[in-house]
Amino acid sequence: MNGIESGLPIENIPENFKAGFIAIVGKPNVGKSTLMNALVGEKLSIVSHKASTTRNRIFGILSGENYQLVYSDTPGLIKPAYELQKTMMHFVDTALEDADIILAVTDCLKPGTDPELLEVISASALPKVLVINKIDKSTQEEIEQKISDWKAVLPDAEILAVSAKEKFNLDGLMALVLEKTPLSPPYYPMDQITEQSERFVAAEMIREQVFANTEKEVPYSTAVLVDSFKDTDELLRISAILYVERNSQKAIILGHQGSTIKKIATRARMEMEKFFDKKVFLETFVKVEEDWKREKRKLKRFGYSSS
Ligand SMILES: Nc1nc2c(ncn2[C@@H]2O[C@H](COP(=O)(O)OP(=O)(O)O)[C@@H](O)[C@H]2O)c(=O)[nH]1
Ligand SMILES: [Mg+2]
Repeated sequence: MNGIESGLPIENIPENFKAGFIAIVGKPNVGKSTLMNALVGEKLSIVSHKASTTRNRIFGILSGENYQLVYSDTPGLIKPAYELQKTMMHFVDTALEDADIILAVTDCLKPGTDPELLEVISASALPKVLVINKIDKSTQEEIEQKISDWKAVLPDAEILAVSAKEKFNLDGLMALVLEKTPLSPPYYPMDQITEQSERFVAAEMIREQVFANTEKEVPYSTAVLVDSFKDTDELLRISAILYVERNSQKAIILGHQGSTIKKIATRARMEMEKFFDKKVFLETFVKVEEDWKREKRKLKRFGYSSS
């Protein structure tokens, strides 16, 4: 790719311009999505206290005068139990294949190192930064212990303790990433912040509210498809279908007299209005699509195909 394709006239790209892909990987719930949003300064990836919320590879692009950092947020590392989870792990692999730098994220809530994470990153020769997140929740001793545990198993990695939520030490992290980013012209137009379509972003905002407002297997059985996205002068008209796997789940998402879906839609609409900076009219429908997360063909329809 050259500067013209990236939207910058080639003569305007400084010689010292740096650009690179940074894969954010780690176990579920360590704060990968929160970290990417904080690094990019935009809420691009949805966050939940429940594990395994992120299902795709989500791009977050941060451009400055002489750099462009393209972060990939990825699903948490798990042993896949069904087809959707296999695709999720495939997204992790492709993010790692494209990467210039690995940001391996862990937290300090439990002692020791994460064997799953270690296995994935030690196979790679790329520069690595091991990020110990959620230090707002731990003592100095716990943090020091964590650092020395990881030093012992990953002697080549830079190790940094941060809090994505409290935005603590993110400048330090950014400086470290930038130091390791190769010289390259930008890959994307300088004003682009993600690769996801507006439809995808809107669907994810609904899915985030499903995670926030329903329990147990329901959020894991829900896929959201935005089937219409119309930008008029005054407002965005968005229509979305929430697919669940069972009739019983449909009843849960709807809630008593439609109260749950109403809450989901209202909060999602508010998030959309913030993100798109425009008034949003949101229409939602709930449908049953049996066993969608176990069938390749259905996964493809819902945007979970990795090939
Ligand atoms: N206390 C604390 N909580 C955090 C921090 N970063 C993320 N979290 C919380 O951890 C949970 C999982 O975050 P998320 O970004 O979805 O994790 P992911 O599954 O790794 O993408 C959410 O409830 C976040 O609010 C942090 O630095 N400190
Ligand atoms: Mg996530």
